Amino acid sequence: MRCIVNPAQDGHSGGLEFNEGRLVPCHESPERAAMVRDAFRAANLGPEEPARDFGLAPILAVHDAAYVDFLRTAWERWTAAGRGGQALSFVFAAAGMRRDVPPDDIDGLLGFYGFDAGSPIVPGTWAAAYGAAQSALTGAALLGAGERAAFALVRPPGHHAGRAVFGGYCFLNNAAIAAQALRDAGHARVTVLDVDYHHGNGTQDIFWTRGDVQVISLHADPRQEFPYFLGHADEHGAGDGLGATLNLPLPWGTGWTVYAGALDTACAAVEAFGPSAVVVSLGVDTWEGDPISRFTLRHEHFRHIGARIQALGRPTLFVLEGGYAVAEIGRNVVAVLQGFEGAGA
Ligand code: SP5
Ligand code: ZN
Repeated sequence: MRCIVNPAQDGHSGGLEFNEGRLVPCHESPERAAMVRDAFRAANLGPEEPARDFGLAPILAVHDAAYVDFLRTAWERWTAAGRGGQALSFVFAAAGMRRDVPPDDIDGLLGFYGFDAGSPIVPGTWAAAYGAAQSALTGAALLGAGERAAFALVRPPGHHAGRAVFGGYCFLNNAAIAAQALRDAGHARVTVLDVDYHHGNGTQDIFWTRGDVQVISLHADPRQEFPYFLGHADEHGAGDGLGATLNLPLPWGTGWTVYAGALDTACAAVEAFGPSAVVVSLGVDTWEGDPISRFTLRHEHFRHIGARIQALGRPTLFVLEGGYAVAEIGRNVVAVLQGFEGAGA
């Protein structure tokens, strides 16, 4: 399968996130993508392909226009206020406060559109997020051209980014943008299957009332884990989307046996929905050694995940999400892709 790459993504770098009481270098770094690219090359999985540029329209098909405008101009507005370093919020619009009047001030805007203090905006953030979305769109176009599968090697990741909200290292929801593009290319039903350790709150937000895009997420229980405020088992969607959202929260310490059962449940739901394309939000932060996560999947289990997804028998776009054990991310991601391709031992 082809691996879609975009060098603009490396420009989102050097930021600090608020973690356990102090600012530390972001876990989500350019080195992650380099490790995945190297492992993809070493495994001879297929050619690399540069991202094409589909413009802003497919981004605006899932994100709010004022939000996109904020992201595009946030760094300029930050520097216009005399700041350097990185833009990170110190205030958030929590329960009981107004959500209907966006502030004019950049500090207020960061808290209006952001939901955590872990997703700094730096000079290259917009170009990187835009580039990642274009990579995902290129992957969707490859499926349209008849490819059975494609891999969008993107960062920053996307599944925590909602219609008008950033956080969890995510700014534009690459998987959701690709899923919408597949819908617009004629796929009547599309599933987003999210196997990242964290709940894909942004993807759920974007498609919550949609019956044509199914959103399934296997993740650490939000009672215990980030993003904390969405991803419970009783969230099923609303309106036309009622029944098209499926959350499978799992406790800290979850290993392969329990995970495989949940993946079977997820795959049965995919079959019942009957999509003509699947977008996989592919995080490997479920790995036992991940520095910010608490599942216990082993390397060999990633191959099983890929094989199970392959058995769905649908055109499949893999979009990279999380995975923060930098030395291991490449081999774990590639194991999923190899399991899908049925390659190797
Ligand atoms: C795409 C993705 O995987 N985003 C994840 C964002 C998680 N950000 C919160 C990280 C919190 C780290 N705290 C770790 C405490 C465990 N010692
Ligand atoms: Zn994650």
